[in-house]
Amino acid sequence: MVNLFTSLPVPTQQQLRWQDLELGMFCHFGMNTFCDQEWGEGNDSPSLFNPVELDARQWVRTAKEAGFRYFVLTAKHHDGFCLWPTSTTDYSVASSPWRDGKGDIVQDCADACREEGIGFGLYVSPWDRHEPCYSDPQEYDKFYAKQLEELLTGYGTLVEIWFDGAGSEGREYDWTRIMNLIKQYQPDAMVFNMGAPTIRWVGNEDGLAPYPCWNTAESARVSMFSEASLKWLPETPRWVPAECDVPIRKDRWFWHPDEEHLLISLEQLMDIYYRSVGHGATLLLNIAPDSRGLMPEVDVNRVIALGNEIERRFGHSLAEMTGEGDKIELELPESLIIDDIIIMEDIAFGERVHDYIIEAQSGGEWVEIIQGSAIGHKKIDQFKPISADKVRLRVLGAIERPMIRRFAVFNSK
Ligand code: FUL
Repeated sequence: MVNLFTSLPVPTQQQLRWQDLELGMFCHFGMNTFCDQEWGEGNDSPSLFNPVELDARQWVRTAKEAGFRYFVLTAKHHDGFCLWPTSTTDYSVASSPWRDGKGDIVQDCADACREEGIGFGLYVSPWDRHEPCYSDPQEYDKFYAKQLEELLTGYGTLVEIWFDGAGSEGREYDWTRIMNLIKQYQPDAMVFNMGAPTIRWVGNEDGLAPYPCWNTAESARVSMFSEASLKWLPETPRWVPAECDVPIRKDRWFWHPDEEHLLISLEQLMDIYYRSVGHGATLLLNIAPDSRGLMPEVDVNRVIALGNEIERRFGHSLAEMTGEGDKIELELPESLIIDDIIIMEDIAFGERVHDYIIEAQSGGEWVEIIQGSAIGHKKIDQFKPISADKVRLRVLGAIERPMIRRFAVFNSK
């Protein structure tokens, strides 16, 4: 969408809402969970799939308790095994012993997300290593469109559809048809990275956005396995914010036995938070349920600790304001020690600021504490604690009048 007054790219209402979600939980679960592998070849027997204690409410409650606002499930990973009883193939939960073949994990998650009041999204791998017609692009396009149609129509409102480029390097799918299905059935859903995406991959699986991470883009990388960038459809909006995906166990998207030592520390998770959400992007953190069908307690505790730490640091500001223009001055209630600042632009008006500094008044003197370029949806700056009675944002370069939605100071200690 283009703002008629400034011709600056601006987000759609749907993108605006999505950018406010900030924290999403990714959930990789499937045949791989039972085979101690990350990339099944599509020939593991459905008889292996039996998560006898599966409880999607435990998954989604974990997300909710940790302060996450959406949840994305792998409905189908590269091995082609479907977590819903699809009519397109018998390689699905319907052929497994789990709940005598009558279960539907997509449904369970959709229900749990609705109950907990968080957004629900689906990852549906275009690359399919099981489906025999994959080698016939036209036939597979029909097959994949049918799978998407089932998912887009059967499970209520979706917040996001995640198209993974892995394995599809160099392959063309019928993106016009796929985008039309999304427009028809889930017009509010974000589209991740392929077709005519409304959100893009940040380009790594470490959960880290570069700085600056502008919201505009013309392309993004296809996958971890190629430096090549994707061909997007011409109607792709120029405003395409980044999403940072990362697993909570180092480099492991699926659960494997005896890998608790790979769990990343709270300190590392906070670093990821500062460098994803704090760089204006969204964080999609993966927690993998185990072969019982439950998220392991250690992972649950770690992600809840992350949520608590975010709340402890940023739940209550010492002072905050909104403002417009090149200089925004915030008076603290008294002289206080500060060490973190959040700035948010009102991105409904576009990303206007490209050069700024922050100064603190300490003992009558203004001292520069931060220099930055992009602000966008959110910028979190952490710095050496300083005693201040006033803090000001000075915008040194902007395309249009700066519109600041929030300028807030914190003491995180
Ligand atoms: C990658 C995949 O190959 C991984 O298995 C995982 O799904 C990750 C989110 O994306 O491209």
